[in-house]
Amino acid sequence: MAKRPTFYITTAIPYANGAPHIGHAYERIATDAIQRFKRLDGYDVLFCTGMDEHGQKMQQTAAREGIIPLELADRTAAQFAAMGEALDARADVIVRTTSAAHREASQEIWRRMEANGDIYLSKYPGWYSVRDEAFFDESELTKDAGGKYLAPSGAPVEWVEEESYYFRLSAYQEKLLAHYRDNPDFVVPETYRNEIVSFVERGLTDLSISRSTFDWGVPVPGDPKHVMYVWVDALTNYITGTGFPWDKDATRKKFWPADAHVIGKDITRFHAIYWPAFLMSAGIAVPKQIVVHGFLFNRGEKMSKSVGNVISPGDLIATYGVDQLRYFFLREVPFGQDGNYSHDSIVNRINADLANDLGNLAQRSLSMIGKNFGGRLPQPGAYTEADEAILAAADELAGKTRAAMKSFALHTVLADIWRVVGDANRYFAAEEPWTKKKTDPERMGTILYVTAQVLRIVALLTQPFTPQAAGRLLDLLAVAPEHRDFSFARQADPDAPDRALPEPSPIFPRYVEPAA
Ligand code: ME8
Repeated sequence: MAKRPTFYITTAIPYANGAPHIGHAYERIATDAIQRFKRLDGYDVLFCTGMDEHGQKMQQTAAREGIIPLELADRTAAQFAAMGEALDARADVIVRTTSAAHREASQEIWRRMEANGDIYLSKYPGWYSVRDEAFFDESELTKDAGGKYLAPSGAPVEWVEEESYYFRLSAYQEKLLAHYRDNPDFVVPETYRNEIVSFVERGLTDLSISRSTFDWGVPVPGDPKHVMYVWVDALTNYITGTGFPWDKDATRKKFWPADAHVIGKDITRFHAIYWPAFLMSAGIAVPKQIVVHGFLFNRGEKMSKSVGNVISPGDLIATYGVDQLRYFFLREVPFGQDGNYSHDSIVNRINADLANDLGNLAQRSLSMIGKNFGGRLPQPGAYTEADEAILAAADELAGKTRAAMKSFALHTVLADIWRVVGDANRYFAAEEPWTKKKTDPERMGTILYVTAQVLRIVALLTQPFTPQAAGRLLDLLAVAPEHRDFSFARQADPDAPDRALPEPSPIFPRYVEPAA
């Protein structure tokens, strides 16, 4: 067998100072759908996530709660692990930045940047926002009503004056611009790329990369009075996930450079400027793509841990179901743009797309096979033009979805699949198989066979998005487990033509409002 191409994908690593919110769930769902898609499409996939457990914000939150930072980190890590399970979005690797392996990776990248002459000690005062864990130039700040300076995110900033190690970011301006030029898809969607390019074109100043007024971080090699700036340590998680420094264990080295870092729009600067500059300095390959998603708003309102208006993903799963939630976010929000959610919009998607369009078609056609063909898939007779048209539409889906997936247009993938589901419903209604029971049973069999084939292809291709329901539909169609990857998402059915199908049961129930 030919060697499978590798695909390494990561999420951002959430700050461990608060419980998971819907933005985290969204990022995990989207990344999971992409990694499942690639796996089913024949790639050797590594899916990595982690926890960002260092920094001043962690230390402050833990102090407020009267616990040590590691206790807070342990608690939050458990909550995020549970979220991953509940969302059916388990990662292969979870990098906690307080782990020994990660400390080693962070110190090694630091040493390499230092050996390259890019780190120096200096004293330079600046404005720091603990909430963003970032320094800002005075020109970027605004003032609140009381005349206090605020970061662009609205977070308060404080004047920090301490000795710090600096990274020679200014030396990377040209190299970064050349990289963006040579790799036009390095940051997608393009709007975020353009923002990054113009930011870098305006010039880069050196970056403070250590702190000495608190100690919750990775010690700087050779100068443990300092801990690394939390973003140096956090970004390094992406190579820790592959076993960097690779000298002891090179089994996952093949996954670097990463194919896709999936992140939210508020942290593009760290990923598209600092991270490639650190890697260039350390002599490590740069990731292939930074894939930026938008923000989710609960009816237009921004949620954040620091603001405290957070909705729990667990509640949404309990109310709507995990596949339903996954489908809603990926179908409703054009990937890369901001999106809104509300009870009504979620219910509408569940009932219209899942219960009506796909669920009903499956239930009706499979029940007819059960009742009229003794539960065996009927053998098709000669095809009509209508049969051929709907089969051709299903046959083309794998290619279409692959093309849309190239630009991570998850919503387009789902729209393409559901267009065929809509066509199949129209086909089924127009062909009226139920009227042919007595007059033309062979024709009835053909219509049901064709419908089952369309459902099979749809079920195969929806596995990345609604894994449980798609799996159940494939079970109902008696598709063998070894025939469920995308190479089988075409007209030729690899399973026995007259196979017995199990008793059908609904895959997507309607959402019914609970009685008041
Ligand atoms: O930024 N909608 O952690 P974080 C969609 N530790 N996505 C959202 C969101 C929302 N309302 N709110 C946040 C951090 N996100 C750093 C990352 S990576 C080396 C370090 C996204 O917990 C956010 O954009 O604040 C980010 O991608 C992820 O959730 C974690 O955010």
